[in-house]
Amino acid sequence: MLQQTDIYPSRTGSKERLIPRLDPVVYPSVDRADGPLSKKQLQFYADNGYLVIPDYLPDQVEPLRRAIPALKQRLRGREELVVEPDGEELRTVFNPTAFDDDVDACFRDPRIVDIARQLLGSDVYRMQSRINIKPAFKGRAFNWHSDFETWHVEDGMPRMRALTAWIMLSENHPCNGPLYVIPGSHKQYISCAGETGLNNYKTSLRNQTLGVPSAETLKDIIKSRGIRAITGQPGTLVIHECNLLHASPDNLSADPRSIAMCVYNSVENCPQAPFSGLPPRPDFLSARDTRPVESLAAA
Ligand code: 6CS
Ligand code: FE
Repeated sequence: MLQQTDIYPSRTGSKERLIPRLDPVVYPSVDRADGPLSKKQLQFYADNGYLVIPDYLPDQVEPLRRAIPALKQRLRGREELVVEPDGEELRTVFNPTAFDDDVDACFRDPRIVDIARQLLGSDVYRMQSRINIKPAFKGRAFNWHSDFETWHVEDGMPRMRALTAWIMLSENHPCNGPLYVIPGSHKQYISCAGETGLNNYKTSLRNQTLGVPSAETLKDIIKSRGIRAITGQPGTLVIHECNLLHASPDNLSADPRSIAMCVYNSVENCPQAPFSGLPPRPDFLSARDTRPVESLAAA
């Protein structure tokens, strides 16, 4: 097969280095003015790589919360259920849009899909969905990473033209393991050291070690840009850009923190062969069905 040129190499066995971002953050689109986001929100997202919209989808919280026990039951024994690194508590349910009608409907809601289209400047498909459950006391951290780095190396996503939209299903407060972001970090790509092993996903979803920038690099970036914890009430929608550096600490509080997320990728950015040279990850992590998502009228 013809070797693709890799403008965002990572985990190629070389030393870690910074590479400038070559892709837009907000893609030009013909009808951007018709999208749900204001000029001010678009500018905030372009500058910071994320956007928080409080009280945006309060009606979706109950159906999504209700879906969790049924999904647990239905997917028992399957790879879609990922447990905490040091226990048997459920950490993530992958691909809930394929197994639950309410979750599916939520991520077809035009209030979300139209934002994804507006930012990515094209039709979009749903590449990955998941529910992250961070149980009280036992929910463990996620290391610093750029999602794009993993999707590029392990799934073959060519360019930075994807985003994650996620909804808070419980209060996200400073002490229950909220998402940490480094505002503006999406403007640079960190080409990471190391090399991807076969089936890396089997361990990385519980504890990511590859694609995690070094402490020295993080120190410099955090020194200049700072860290922001994303907090809010159930029903808050958060959008984060695929190359934004993010992490989250352990949940040592008595309150669980759960969120439902969906990754939207541009239909003009469909995955090719993974840049690692290894076979692609399973469909439940990177959907093969790249047909544009059809949005549903809000109930
Ligand atoms: O594997 C994924 O697709 C996502 N999950 C983790 C833990 N890291 C990379 C990316 O965000
Ligand atoms: Fe992530």
